[in-house]
Amino acid sequence: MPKTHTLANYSSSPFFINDTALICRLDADNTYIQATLTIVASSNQALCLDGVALKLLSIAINDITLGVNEYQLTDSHLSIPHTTWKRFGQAFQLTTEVCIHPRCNTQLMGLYVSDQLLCTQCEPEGFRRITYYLDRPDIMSRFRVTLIADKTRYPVLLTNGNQIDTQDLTNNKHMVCFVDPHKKPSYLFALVAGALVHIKKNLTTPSGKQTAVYVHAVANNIHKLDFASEVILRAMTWDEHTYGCVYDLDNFHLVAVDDFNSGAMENKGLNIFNAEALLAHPNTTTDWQYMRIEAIIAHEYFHNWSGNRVTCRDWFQLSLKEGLTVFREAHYIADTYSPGLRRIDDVVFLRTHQFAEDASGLAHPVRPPSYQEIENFYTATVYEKGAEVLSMLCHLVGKAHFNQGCRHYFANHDGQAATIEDFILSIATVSKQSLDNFIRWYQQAGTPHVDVTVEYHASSQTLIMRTEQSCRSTSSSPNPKPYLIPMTFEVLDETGKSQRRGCVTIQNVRDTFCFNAITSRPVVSVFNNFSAPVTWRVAQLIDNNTAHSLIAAHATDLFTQWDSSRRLLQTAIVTQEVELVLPCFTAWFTLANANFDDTAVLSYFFALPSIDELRSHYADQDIITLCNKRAALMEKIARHKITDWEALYQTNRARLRQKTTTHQKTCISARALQNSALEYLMATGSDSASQLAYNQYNEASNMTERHAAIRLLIDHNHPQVTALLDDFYAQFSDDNTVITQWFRLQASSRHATTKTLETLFHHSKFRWTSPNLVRATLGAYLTNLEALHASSSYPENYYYAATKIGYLDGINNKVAARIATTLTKWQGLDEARTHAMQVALKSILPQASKGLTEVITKSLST
Ligand code: HT7
Ligand code: ZN
Repeated sequence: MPKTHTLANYSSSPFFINDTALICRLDADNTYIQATLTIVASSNQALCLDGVALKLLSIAINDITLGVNEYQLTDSHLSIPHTTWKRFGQAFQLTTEVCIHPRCNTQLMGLYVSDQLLCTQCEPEGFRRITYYLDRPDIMSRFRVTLIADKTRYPVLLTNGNQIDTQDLTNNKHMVCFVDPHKKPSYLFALVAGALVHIKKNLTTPSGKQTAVYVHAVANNIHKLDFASEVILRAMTWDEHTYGCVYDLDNFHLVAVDDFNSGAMENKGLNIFNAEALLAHPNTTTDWQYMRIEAIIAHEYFHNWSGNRVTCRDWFQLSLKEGLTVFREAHYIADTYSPGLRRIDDVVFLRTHQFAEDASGLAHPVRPPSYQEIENFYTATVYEKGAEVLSMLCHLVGKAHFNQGCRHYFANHDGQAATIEDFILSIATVSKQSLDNFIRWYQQAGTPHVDVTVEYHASSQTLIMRTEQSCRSTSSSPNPKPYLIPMTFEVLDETGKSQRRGCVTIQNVRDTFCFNAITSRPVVSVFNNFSAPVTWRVAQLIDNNTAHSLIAAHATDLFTQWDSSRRLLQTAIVTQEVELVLPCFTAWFTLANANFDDTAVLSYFFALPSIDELRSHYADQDIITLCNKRAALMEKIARHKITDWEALYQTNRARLRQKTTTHQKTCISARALQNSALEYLMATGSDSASQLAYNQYNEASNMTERHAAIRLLIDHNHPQVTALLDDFYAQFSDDNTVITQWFRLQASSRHATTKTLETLFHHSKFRWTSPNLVRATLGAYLTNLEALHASSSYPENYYYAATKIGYLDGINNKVAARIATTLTKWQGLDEARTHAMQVALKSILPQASKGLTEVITKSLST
């Protein structure tokens, strides 16, 4: 039975490591790590260090070698009994030397090889694959690290902190030595070695501190570093202005590597990025990817305070750093780009991924009470719901108090490993509000639902809103208690005029709110700007569709306009009543043609609800029928508004032709609208639309236009598809990130089959050891609902995908477990598909790793 870790059993460590000195003799095949740990004991227990896949070469305390009977080794621990260490007193130096094999490390945890580079990933439990250690976040130590390597193969050597020494050695070797002045947990340790090029910029922070900021990549990506270098300076300046967070080292390094289990990692002073999350150039990067890159760079930097200077006491508190950093990242993107765009993006993501997780057997609270494999808890719940919970806190205490509360938290817990209670207490102290029940948001799983009924008394001009909250019981929260829920609202009259706006706090299962001086019959919108991560239904005094149309046209809040139009679009898809939504489109065309200052957001209005979104609302409908209905409504809208779509396409194309620079807000908006129009025009199936897409592909000078055109041509089965894909491949064959896109385009086509995947897996550029390629193929196919759930082949599709997950598990079980979660989302699917998915997952269970087993068994348990 795998060990279950529980929050309730947390106890502080009986040992501390005040100083950590590492000497790393680097080599792709055999790396030798000598670690000298200054240990202080506070009890008389055995010293039990974590260590995985290490070959112990020597062990000594205070330079006295231990005999083989004086310690015990297992495949996950090195234990030194009290009887051994007691003769050295309560403080001693333990020195170990181990050998590790980076080239064989396909888990990409610890030290591994990516292309020709050596690099690390230590969060959450990778450091134990580098040396024996107390590998837990509440052990914070001062690190001094010496790196030694061959000068030709590894000319650049980087680790955390400030460089204090560098020397050439014999045998073409060189060494550098770094000291990190800030105590840190082992998960923030990093090193990178290899032939890197960089661009460097000097930053004088608003407080006058000088820092040299380097962005590194391998030589053929030198032209893709400018954007990251611009963004990091913007983010550093913003964080100091907005949260008073000042950078605290002489240097800051950002490095791009090809093979990486996730997007990026906030290692102290040495952030490591998946190349997809750092490198950018208009010819290879879409506008959407640019925004994602900016968000990730900012996110990792913001961890310097929310995560590094103040870290987590244990991994149950993961959302303390991740939820807070996603919140800060969203705040930054809203300030830098557009608040509306980011808000809609966040809500779409939350509803698609987090609500689905909350509805599945993998549901867990933002602070999980237990885990077997912590890597399975880097989830949408911990990250995105965690950020939404903080947004609510911000609503409840007000922006100014929230910001002061964050500053109070950073100042009071600097250098500490903190808990979620510490954060809430900081906000409560500053705002002088009691937030007692707020902690339930961290303790209970499931998405709460709020029913709102509206009552109006014309004689007294009184509006009464009654709310009733409910939440399904889950295995971790069988009897959920009521939540504290901030509910923003707007009261319109029946002409769309705003009569009242405000925010009330729901506290009980049932609450009643009365409003006076409401002069005419109200239409109410609630959860404006998505003030809480809940679902809701309002029983209006007028017909629902009329209410949604009114709100979509007149709500003050942009998010609410968008959200009401979503509800109309969902209904229109299911009923096929195009007339329901045509007035919305007319209004949006008018905005698109006016000089509206945030036109990119209009493309979000034009986009039809995704299949994921539809299936969460219409669980009783067959998924493929929903796909067909969605396509049919798109065609209807396209035909009804054909001249508007043509005009929108041509106007924006003409606008773009006049521009010389590409990455400007106005160009981004024009491309977004041009591509929305092209999608609708293609839905008519006309030859002229295909020709437009074909020309757009051939004439494109940037990836946003090229990618949109080829994606549509593939989905519409254009006769030249093979030639187009060959052309795309030939143009970018030496660019790994674009070739990953080439794989993804094919696996996410609505025509993709298991045969398509098989061909991709046999392509000469495909590697199972590359998480990006695996996500672009197997991962993309598993989220390609129309292809995956195809009526004629779904049992084979699920079985095929499950078998591949099983195969991947033997290479990289972290990525396998993550990808497997997509095959556990059967909520909203019919019985036959649900059964077939479960059978497929069960088939790989006997051979599954610990992490994959946890995902499969938990998902099957409901
Ligand atoms: N804090 C980082 C988490 C992370 C990670 C977790 C599991 C496996 C691999 C990983 N790489 C990075 C990234 C972040 O959220 O900022
Ligand atoms: Zn993070």
